[in-house]
Amino acid sequence: MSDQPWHKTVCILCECNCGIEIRLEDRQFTRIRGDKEHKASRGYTCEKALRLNHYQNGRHRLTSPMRRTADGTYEEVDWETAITEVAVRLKAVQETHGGETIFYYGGGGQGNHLCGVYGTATRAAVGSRYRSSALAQEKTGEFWVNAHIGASTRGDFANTEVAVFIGKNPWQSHGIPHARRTLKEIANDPERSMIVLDPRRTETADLADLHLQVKPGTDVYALAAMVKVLFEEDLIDERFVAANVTGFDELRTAIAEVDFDRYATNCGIDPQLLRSAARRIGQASTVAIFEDLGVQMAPNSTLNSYLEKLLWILTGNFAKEGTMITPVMMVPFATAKAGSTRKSPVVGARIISGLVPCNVVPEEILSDAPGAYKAMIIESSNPVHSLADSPRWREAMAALEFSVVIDVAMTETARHADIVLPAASQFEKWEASFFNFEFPDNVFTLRAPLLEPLPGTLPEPEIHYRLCRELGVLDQELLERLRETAQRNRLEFAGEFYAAISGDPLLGRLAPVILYATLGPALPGDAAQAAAMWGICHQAAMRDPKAISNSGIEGEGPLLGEALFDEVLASRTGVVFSRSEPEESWDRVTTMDGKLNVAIPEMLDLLAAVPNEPIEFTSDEYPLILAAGERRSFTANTIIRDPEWRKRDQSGALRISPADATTLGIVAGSNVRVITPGGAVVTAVEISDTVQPGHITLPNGLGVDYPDADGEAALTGVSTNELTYLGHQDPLAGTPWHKHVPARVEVVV
Ligand SMILES: Nc1nc2c(c(=O)[nH]1)N[C@H]1C(S)=C(S)[C@@H](COP(=O)(O)OP(=O)(O)OC[C@H]3O[C@@H](n4cnc5c(=O)[nH]c(N)nc54)[C@H](O)[C@@H]3O)O[C@H]1N2
Ligand SMILES: Nc1nc2c(c(=O)[nH]1)N[C@H]1C(S)=C(S)[C@@H](COP(=O)(O)OP(=O)(O)OC[C@H]3O[C@@H](n4cnc5c(=O)[nH]c(N)nc54)[C@H](O)[C@@H]3O)O[C@H]1N2
Ligand code: SF4
Ligand SMILES: [Mo]
Repeated sequence: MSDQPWHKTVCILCECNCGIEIRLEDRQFTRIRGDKEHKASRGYTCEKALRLNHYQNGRHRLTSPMRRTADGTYEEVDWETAITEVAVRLKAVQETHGGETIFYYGGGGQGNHLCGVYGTATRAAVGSRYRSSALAQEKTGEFWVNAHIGASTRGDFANTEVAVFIGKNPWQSHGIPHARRTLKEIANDPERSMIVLDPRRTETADLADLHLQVKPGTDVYALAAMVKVLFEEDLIDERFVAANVTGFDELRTAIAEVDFDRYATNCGIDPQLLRSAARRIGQASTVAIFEDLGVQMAPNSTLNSYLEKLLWILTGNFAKEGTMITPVMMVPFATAKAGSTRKSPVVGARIISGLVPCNVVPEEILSDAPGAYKAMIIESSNPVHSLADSPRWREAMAALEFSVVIDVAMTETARHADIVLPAASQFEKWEASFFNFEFPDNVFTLRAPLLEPLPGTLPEPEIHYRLCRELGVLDQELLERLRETAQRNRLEFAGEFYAAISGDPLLGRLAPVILYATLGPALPGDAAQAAAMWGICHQAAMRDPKAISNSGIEGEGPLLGEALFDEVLASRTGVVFSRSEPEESWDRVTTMDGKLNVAIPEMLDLLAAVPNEPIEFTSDEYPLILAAGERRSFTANTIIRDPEWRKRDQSGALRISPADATTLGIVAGSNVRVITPGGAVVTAVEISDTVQPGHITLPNGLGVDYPDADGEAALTGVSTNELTYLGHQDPLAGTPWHKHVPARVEVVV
């Protein structure tokens, strides 16, 4: 046993993608440990990574393409039949309704973003124009604000004096390097402080110096009141603002209207505590802030993002060590354009970062209006389960003329698709994640397969290549020529490849599969599936030559891209691909004048419209607020379906305060029914004094079925989106308010 080799890869369960090492016996992961040699995580993991065998070898794995039959059951079909049928039916939709009615959803989860890159080829092949992903139900409001402010930032928590977490529980959800270690370091250092804005006394809040236990959904009052204190108490960094900020006078006028006392009352936080938090931020030498789902999936979400940014901009906490930094990305996927006027085709919802708001997608399928989506390609995501209003999603899936799902499992979404294509797992192919947010040194990890694909499955590059070939968009003569050149010389290949695709937008979008089929076979180590990275490395080298050179990668022009690709291809422990000092964040500010813009008209209008009293979403019928989708120790979206994976809290109990439990007659071990305007579910319950009276919480990612030993699908826990509903969303970005669902609870007798 002990002489078994350790295989290097990364954990795929959250955006940190910690480096891990795995020991194999046959196809089983017998041991997993943190990889000390990984350039970013350096051996750190949380408890979840150690049980990844449940992902790799669970009974959920599909081993054959599946086709829906007339009675709604599925039959196994061979790959050739499946690929032909997908191509024929997508083509039929394209010819009848136009390719723009073919909607693409997904493109990757927490650890696999190459599949989405190859997916662009299939989208191009069928003329698809509209797409979305999970980002459009969490981050697009923030992306929109970033675009208007002019900076997309991450906090330097390792070096900051004051760490602020707004609707973010990094102890469980991570999202910052070595999260638990970093949190403990801050907590143990008397010179440093942690401020947490969260209605629940989370694990992170327990470590905080100041826990602002906000009344759910009223953050806008807390945040605006803190900004007000910065003005009132001369805590603005005047020099920074004068030199680097535009729109300050307009903002000052707007903030003058904020009534601190009233706002403090509205958010339920002790005014003195709220004031001390603002002072601590205003007086610190450095501040880093992380806002996440607690505000991004709650009322005033986009406005909250704007107010959060004001806290660090007004105090000059940008582009310095310990503050907010703009990392150099391998793929800058999160950028939105300030001037974009793109709208979704039916309801005219704002498209941000190229993504249609998730909440409007079912409506745009179920509409009779011209432009309604008629087909869907869904890849590595589970929208019927993960987006608001699962019942409406099931209706929408049923209304589509055709849908195909590419996944490792027969998911809640796959069960409504016409064809399901089984993907090789993330440990059976070359993969990578673009969640690279480190600085000053940023790290990118390309993973090599540890195992052959499970028989019957295919990696996505091969799936998309076959689809494109079947759709007739690949010029085989061109491919043959490029393939030959690639075998001879990569630089020559580069010249020929770019000459072929330049001036031909379709070929440009097919590039990933063209690279797979031409450069791919010439790559050492059977790395054909990594071929798209070659193009990505060249683009990165053209975009950020300085930061890439500073990381020690040598070469000029195309040679820099080549050298970067070689490094990426060779390393299993991550490559430091860019180095950029904090001050150089200024180089990446996107406003015309290079300053941070704080006067965004839409935000100032929304701020002026904030009502004097918070809007109550509760009523006699629904007296509680449900946070639908809390990150816990053993949740990871729906990446792992086997409930045995969870060491604790296997069925994901509803958390309720002791006071509410008493009122409702709930005792430990009760089952309760949770009822919302969207639906009802029955769940186990945990009485917890971490939850405020009036507030209840359910974990995310549960309520997925998993075959029992006899192969019968069995459900564990509840799926929160049986309870959420469309229309309950941010007016600007369309992001759902999952953390703020009116609800009532009844004991099940
Ligand atoms: N263990 C685990 N980690 C994960 C994931 C996972 O599934 N499991 N998923 C990953 C993904 S995809 C994401 S996007 C991140 C999300 O990471 P987080 O945003 O940190 O996760 P959540 O627990 O959903 O929400 C954060 C906090 O918001 C609080 N909250 C609820 N309502 C309100 C409110 O009205 N105001 C404020 N201020 N706070 C509120 C909750 O109490 C909770 O502590 O986690 C990632 N990491
Ligand atoms: N009510 C409520 N809903 C939420 C949230 C919430 O807090 N509350 N959180 C939301 C958030 S922030 C997010 S990010 C979303 C996440 O929701 P989704 O974006 O739908 O992502 P996952 O649940 O991670 O689903 C990933 C899918 O990829 C599949 N998969 C795994 N490996 C591979 C592979 O190699 N190839 C392919 N093709 N497929 C693979 C898995 O089987 C799974 O079906 O959920 C959201 N939904
Ligand atoms: S779940 Fe996230 S923090 Fe935990 S080991 Fe995996 S990547 Fe690292
Ligand atoms: Mo997410």
